Amino acid sequence: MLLSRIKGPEDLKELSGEELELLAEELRSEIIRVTARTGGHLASSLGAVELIIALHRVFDSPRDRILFDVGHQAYAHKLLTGRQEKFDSIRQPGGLSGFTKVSESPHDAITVGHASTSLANALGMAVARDLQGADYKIAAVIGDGALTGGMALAALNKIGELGKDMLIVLNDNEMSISPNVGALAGYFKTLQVQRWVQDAEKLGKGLLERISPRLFDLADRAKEATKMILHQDNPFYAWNLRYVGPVDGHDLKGLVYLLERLKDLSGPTLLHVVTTKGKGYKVAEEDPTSWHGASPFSLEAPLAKKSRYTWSAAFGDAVTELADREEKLVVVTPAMREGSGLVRFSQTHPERFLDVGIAEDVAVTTAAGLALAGMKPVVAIYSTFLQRAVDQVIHDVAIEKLNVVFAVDRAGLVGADGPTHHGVFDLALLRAVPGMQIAAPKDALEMRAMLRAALRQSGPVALRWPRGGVEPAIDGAWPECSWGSWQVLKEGGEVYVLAFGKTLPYALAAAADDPRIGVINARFIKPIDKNALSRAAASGRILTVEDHQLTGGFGAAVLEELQDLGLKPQLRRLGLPDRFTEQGDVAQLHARAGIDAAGIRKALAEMGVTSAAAVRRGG
Ligand SMILES: Cc1ncc(C[n+]2csc(CCOP(=O)(O)OP(=O)(O)O)c2C)c(N)n1
Repeated sequence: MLLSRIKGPEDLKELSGEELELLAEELRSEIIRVTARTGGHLASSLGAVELIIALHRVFDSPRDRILFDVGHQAYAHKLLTGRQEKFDSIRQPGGLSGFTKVSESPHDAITVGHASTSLANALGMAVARDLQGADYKIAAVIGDGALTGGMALAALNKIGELGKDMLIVLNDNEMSISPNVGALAGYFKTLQVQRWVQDAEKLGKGLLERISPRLFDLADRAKEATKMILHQDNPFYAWNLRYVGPVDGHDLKGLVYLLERLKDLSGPTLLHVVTTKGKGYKVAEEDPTSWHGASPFSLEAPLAKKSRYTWSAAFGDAVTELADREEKLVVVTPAMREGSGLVRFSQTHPERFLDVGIAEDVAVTTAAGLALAGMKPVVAIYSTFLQRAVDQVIHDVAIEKLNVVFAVDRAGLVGADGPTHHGVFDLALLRAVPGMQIAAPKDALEMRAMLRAALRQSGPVALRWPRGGVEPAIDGAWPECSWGSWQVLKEGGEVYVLAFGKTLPYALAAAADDPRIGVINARFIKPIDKNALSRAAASGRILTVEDHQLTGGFGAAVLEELQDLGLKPQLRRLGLPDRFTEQGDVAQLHARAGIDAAGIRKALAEMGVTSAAAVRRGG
């Protein structure tokens, strides 16, 4: 194998053109083999193979800095930079990250997972390099999806003004996770048409007309695009960037040739490469959306994927049914139609479905605008990505108490994506916002009840649920929700465990058959149910359990409330400690943090509730 001889990017320098092509094939096989076992960002990584080889052939990493936006497409980069032996461990506990990570390798220029950060990072590095009188090169690879993010666009604005030397490679595959959105995406298509036509013109006009009347038809539109470029009306010129492209991002020879010429140019240059997401793996090319973030799959039968009913699907079903009856309901997503369970909604209510691109800030403030104009917006957003829009929640939604519902998915630890993606800050961030109401359903039925009730509330409401599977709710059921109230699921004589969402089953398991231990579904995190809390406090002991940081989380809220109420039960708080949690199996991570059933039993024992002998027996 050629690949096994590549110990670092320097080994690429001597390879012939044919060997580089062979290497691309070997990289693809390795990426497919390992992703089948571990799951991961398969389609994006397959699409970037030639680009990554070419960059490492021409640039001199780690001296030159190669930045990957999101970092999810960089599997070939990992394989070419000394991580082949560990590649099987990608996304596994203790293994390689699924994204680039500074602490993992000197070749990883930035730590990422969230989109649209590469250009501002590149800008900072370029300013530092020039201040320090250094002369290394900087190349940032950003997808057309990531370029929909305001951070990326705002960074371009400053990059153009400062005119620092750097290369930006726009990796355009017309896809975000679903088809990319936005006016710029439409413009990129026009540029691509121009490229096809130029290629086709080489074949001769008559031939073009014969083989593809559609392409010929597009030629007129392309002429307009060509004119724009000649007249420097290309938006990148307006940003003061040199624009080159579009070029074929799978033409390895062509890429190497171009990069060699572009790397020494002064000022910022944007190279627009066109790639195919999933390139080289038929199923992924045909359905890049499903293969964007693949679950482990069988190499023999890749389409035989197991599917299970998820919290996201439960939300999608509930919100679609609600929208059938509630004409003002509008759903806003920042580029997460599939992940948030909204495919059905987007098909049944296309006019009330808004994908704003990877722009969480825009999603939240658009919802504010919708609410101000009399609609009922639901922002479907992952906990981790809501972090991007906290100011919009405060400034645009909460100050005027707008009726916006935040459907917060992937709350809690998420598993293999690791610290950039764990949804463990939303309670702390949202709890501080005046007027914000926060709830967490225990199952799909309660989610339906809460969602319907939330739409009737005035002021902002956040409903949070975890990643993963859930039992489907009974078809068509819409139970009432007693808004703001906790539920005593089990009475207890000596202690009450207050849990919600994902940790509730752990609490019930820990308390099973023990009359001393009570369990409360503390489903409203803000405001807290004071009556239920007072009743629980009367037992003398309270244990809170949350799949969230302890700092500022639910336990902290209970502590504050008890103090305000002048109640002093013995209190223990279980949750995530004040450090970042690494990637891993969620159940194992919960066990390690002591928030599973065994951890709850142990804490109860320490509080003097369960006998130490029972703990030793694992009872
Ligand atoms: C801030 C943020 N929002 C959402 C996501 C989820 N996400 C991961 S990759 C991706 C699509 C990226 O598209 P693009 O940049 O074009 O790269 P491609 O996967 O197409 O190669 C999205 C929406 C994210 N990582 N970060």
